[in-house]
Amino acid sequence: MTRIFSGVKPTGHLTLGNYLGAVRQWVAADQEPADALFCVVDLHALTVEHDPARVRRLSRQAATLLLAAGLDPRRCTLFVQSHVDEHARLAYLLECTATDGEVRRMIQYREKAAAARASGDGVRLSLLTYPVLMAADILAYRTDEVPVGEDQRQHVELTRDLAVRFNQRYGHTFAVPKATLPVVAARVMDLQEPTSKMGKSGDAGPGVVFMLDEPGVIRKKVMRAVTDSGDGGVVYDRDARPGVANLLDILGACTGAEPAALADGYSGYGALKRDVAEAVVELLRPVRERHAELAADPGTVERVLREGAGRAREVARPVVDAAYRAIGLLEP
Ligand code: AQP
Repeated sequence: MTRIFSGVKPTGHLTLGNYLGAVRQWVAADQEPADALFCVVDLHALTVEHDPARVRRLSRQAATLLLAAGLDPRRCTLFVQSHVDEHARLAYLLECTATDGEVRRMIQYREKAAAARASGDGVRLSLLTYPVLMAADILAYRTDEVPVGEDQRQHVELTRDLAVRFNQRYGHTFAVPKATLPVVAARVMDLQEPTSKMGKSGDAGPGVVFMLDEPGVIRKKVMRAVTDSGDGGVVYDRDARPGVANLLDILGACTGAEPAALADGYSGYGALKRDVAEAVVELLRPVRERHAELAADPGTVERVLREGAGRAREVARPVVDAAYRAIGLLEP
């Protein structure tokens, strides 16, 4: 059976980008006969300046939202990364497998390190090693597929390299995973800066739609989205018209239609924005409503996470123990 693993960082409120790029794929995978594990990767939230109380709050909220979005704990395993020690245990072995050069090449490291330096914060060592911990998250479960958005493709490539290298040097231990990306909206862009990814960790700008935004807020953000100058009408061109292409991608992801074909149906930006706003409102409405129900019953979410961590440990423990033996460490 295909083993699937993916995770989300509690660094901010989950966005429309997280939903279309990742969470929706997870819910779809959960309907298939696969063995799927999904994780709130809280250790990764400590790689940048953070407030402990906020990380705790956002971790609970992320888990609640994943259930609200449709993950069924009877079919998949949902847990919090720090509840399963095997991730950190394996990360060290993979730090002994990775090279300094290959982790310094990671685009996210370069961008986030530059942002930390610019704001006067030090760059945490964990920001550099975070992709190695992410590799451990994935490899500890002998994962076959990792459903992620485009921005995580490079980290999954690194994970593959580490798995292959470890297997070649120390004997076959890990499955070599592959990233699976959604066909449309693998990279949802910021509505105000359509050449930047819609991200959850920066300032909560008007270009970011959050999964829990009220309908009125979503409408306002979409109607104020930056479109492109030029009088060529509504055309799908990611390079020349990134703002319009982003709106068409979002509409395509919401409706199942092909973004470039959707462009033919519009002569002006106003009608396109109205349709995008309504499509996003309707897409997120049931998730927001279900979230409100689940948030009123925190005991249920805690139970799901406790049971999930127990099951995750059972899967990861023998894999990580095998890696410890393979690399040359004595059995206790
Ligand atoms: N804009 C996006 N479009 C498509 N997919 C996206 N993902 C994130 N943003 C988009 C996918 O969502 C999953 C979970 O993301 P994450 O928590 O690992 O990271 P993040 O949302 O990118 O958050 P950061 O790094 O804390 O902050 P920002 O967003 O500010 O850079 C992943 O599968 C990701 O691909």
